[in-house]
Amino acid sequence: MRRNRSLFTLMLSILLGGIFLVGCGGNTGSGTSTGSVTSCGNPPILSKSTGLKIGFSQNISNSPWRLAENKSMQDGAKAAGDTFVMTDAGGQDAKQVSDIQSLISQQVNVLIIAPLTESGEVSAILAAKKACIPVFLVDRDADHSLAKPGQDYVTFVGSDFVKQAQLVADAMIQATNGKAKIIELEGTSGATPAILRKQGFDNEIKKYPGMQIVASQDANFDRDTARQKMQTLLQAHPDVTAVYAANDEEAQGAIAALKAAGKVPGKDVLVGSIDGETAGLESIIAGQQLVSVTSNPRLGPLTYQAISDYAHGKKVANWIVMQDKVYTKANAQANLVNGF
Ligand code: GYE
Repeated sequence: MRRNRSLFTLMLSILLGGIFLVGCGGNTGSGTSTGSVTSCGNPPILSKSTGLKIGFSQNISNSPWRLAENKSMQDGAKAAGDTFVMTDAGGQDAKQVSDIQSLISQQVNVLIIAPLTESGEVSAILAAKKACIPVFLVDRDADHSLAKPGQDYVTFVGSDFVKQAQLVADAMIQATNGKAKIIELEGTSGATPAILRKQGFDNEIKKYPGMQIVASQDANFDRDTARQKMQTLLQAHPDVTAVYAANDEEAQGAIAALKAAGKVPGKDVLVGSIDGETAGLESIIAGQQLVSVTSNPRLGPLTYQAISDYAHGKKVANWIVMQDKVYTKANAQANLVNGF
């Protein structure tokens, strides 16, 4: 009996030790792992570096920004000699989760995911990890309390959204001498750029008592939604002097609504936004938009470099930062070639 008990203890400790070793394998991050522990690495390793089958899950393809991103991802796969499979979730979290599940069943070697929201795709990101597929998040991140870079997924490749919005706020503060009544059009609720841009803009504006945000609404990063919301908001706030839109598509919608209400954008009301779209650059050149801070959608080169580094066992940072620029009347014409 005693011998049996010690044998049992021994077997238990071997088993627990084994689990512990698997849990520590490849774990370079800090804190506890939020996903399941896999035997293929934490995050899963990529044992192949060439001839990869890449799966790209896009959240929606409804704007020049998204089309430029899709092209960049596809071009990157082509340049690397990889196979490329893409899905488009049409702006629905549930569809994106099933898209990712389908890419997992197609046994892609790598998953590139542009998640719609910070929490909506987390279950699928963790399912990919469980299936031993390394995930690279691009353009939008996941909520780090639910999934962690360097553990549950390899990295986030994207812009500094807080900084982008701070730069728009700074241009607006300067152009209005610190005095404005602002309508804020936010991006898709729950999406990283919507959350962080609002944070960046609002915190900067708060430093100037003459700068007042009179209304904030979600316009879903969408031109026509922004036009309609702006039309209604203008009735409640006819004395508005500035609009901050979370992307250039929303700014285009706001400009259309301002014109329809008999206001002159760029004179009666200053408009500032983010992306660096061709339409935004043209509005700046025409004097209807004050500023557009870029959010470069051409994330392919950084992403495929990260995939290659990871496949070769090099350390990949938890956040690969895309550097952005500020477009104003001073440089919009010269940068028209960089539009999309
Ligand atoms: O600014 C916007 C798009 O996630 C960074 O999403 C991206 C943003 C981009 O719809 O135009």
